[in-house]
Amino acid sequence: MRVGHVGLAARRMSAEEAAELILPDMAVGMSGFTGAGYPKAIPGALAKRITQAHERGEDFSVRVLTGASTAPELDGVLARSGGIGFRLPYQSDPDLRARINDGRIEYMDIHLGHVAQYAYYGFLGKVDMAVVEVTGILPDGRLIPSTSVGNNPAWLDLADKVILEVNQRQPMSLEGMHDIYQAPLAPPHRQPIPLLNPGDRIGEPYFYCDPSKIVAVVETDTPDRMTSFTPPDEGSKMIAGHLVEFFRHEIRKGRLGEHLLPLQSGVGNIANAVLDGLKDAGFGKLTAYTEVIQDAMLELVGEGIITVASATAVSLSESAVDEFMDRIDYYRSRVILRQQSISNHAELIRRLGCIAMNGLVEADIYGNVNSTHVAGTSIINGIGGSGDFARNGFLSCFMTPSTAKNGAISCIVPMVSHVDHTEHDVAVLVTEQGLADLRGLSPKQRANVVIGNCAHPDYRPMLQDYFDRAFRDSQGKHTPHLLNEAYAWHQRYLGTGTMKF
Ligand code: 0RQ
Repeated sequence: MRVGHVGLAARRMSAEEAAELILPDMAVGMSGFTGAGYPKAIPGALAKRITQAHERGEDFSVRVLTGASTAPELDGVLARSGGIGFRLPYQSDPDLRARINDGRIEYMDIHLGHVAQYAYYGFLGKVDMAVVEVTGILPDGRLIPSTSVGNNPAWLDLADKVILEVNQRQPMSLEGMHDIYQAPLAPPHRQPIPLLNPGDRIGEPYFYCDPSKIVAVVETDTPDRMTSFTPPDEGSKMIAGHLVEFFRHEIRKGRLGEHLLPLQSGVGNIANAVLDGLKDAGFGKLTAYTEVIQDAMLELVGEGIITVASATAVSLSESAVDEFMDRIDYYRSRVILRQQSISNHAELIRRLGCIAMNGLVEADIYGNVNSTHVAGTSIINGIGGSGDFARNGFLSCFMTPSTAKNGAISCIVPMVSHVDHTEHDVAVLVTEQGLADLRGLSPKQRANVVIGNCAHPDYRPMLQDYFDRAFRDSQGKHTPHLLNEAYAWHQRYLGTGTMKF
């Protein structure tokens, strides 16, 4: 019996009935983080309602606030219906991305660790409705979270009304894996967060929500999106190799211990491949304090190489889901899922000294990083949690293949076309060509190692030529640039059509 609370059992209804409770212009806080734990039925029913309203000539759109990216059943279906007026804080859906980039949807790309406090401070306006997937409802009304926690505690707390989706497909054995900490007070009353190790539990494994706010309970039985990863190719194996070698070097220098420091790993194929590379690197007793557990991290936990992993979501491929479910008791004692305001909290990332490893779109010769935009104007996904970790981690590493689109584009450029992480937040840049350790270097020294170690040989002479002429001709010699030429770099590719997104 997934809905144990008698009063809430009486509020069970169909997704279509529940969607009737969502009205035009409402701000709806939804669950979901990197394709895990998002509502499966209500967004689709809402999209139908929105389409019918549009057919009658009525305006109908909502503000959609989530934890991070979701899935076609949420972002895809709602974007196609034309029903998303505003969206935050992260997405990776092709239909949603297309509508953001053609100007039809307003999108606020925001640090994942900031969302809940922005909402509590009132910066995001009122939250009218929460739509949250849970695994079950206990007789006393406590809610067992699902495969992601994200911003759910904030949405449940702040929303006027709440709709719960109880997903039978999520195993009841998830109970006990979560650690939900009471929201930190707002300044000036904020206290230190009592978390000293990645494995510390500082809260309760349940959400609390005033049952009188819960207006509907919808039962579903649909699995999470289940991302598939491309197997690590030669390039990503080389990136992993350079990073592993760098970690060994740091151990020899006494700057890292043999168990490193808590690892954070970003989303995507490269991040997954790098963790895969840690499997055979001979490290042990590692820990992770990160936001999302992808396949390779689960494998590291499964093999005991990572002893404890703290995150806000488990986002796995189909085969990894089977492994996770088969050995869920093993994983429950080693995986902790927290709300993203804690998994991505600056204070905790700084205290624990995380090693941040994130992907990028392009980096410039001075170490500024663009994680989000193609050719400066079209967004791919969003900054996600990369900024939370890059600014506050012990080490901030960014990695990328040196070229994209089969070599047509250099991922090392004179000047990034959009800045997500400034030169001040980037310690290490890695491509398959090599690693640039930027710590303690001036801009010109950084340019030297970025061009020499990270750029693809096909582009190295062009970048070196740019730097040499910039040093000769630019007025300021601290960060030399030929601004017209730096901007023009991206124009070459726009002409070829390879830079579209
Ligand atoms: O597109 O598949 O159409 O060719 O970008 O690139 O190389 O497959 O790399 O999957 O690791 O993603 C930055 C997007 C990298 C990701 C990004 C094109 C490339 C390809 C993907 P195609 P790859 P990955 C915490 C951390 C921001 C959020 C973050 C990301 C596609 O890492 O979203 O870090 N990061 N969160 O061809 C044009 C270039 C390009 C380019 C790559 N220079 N120009 N296209 N591409 N470089 C987790 C969370 O926050 C939830």
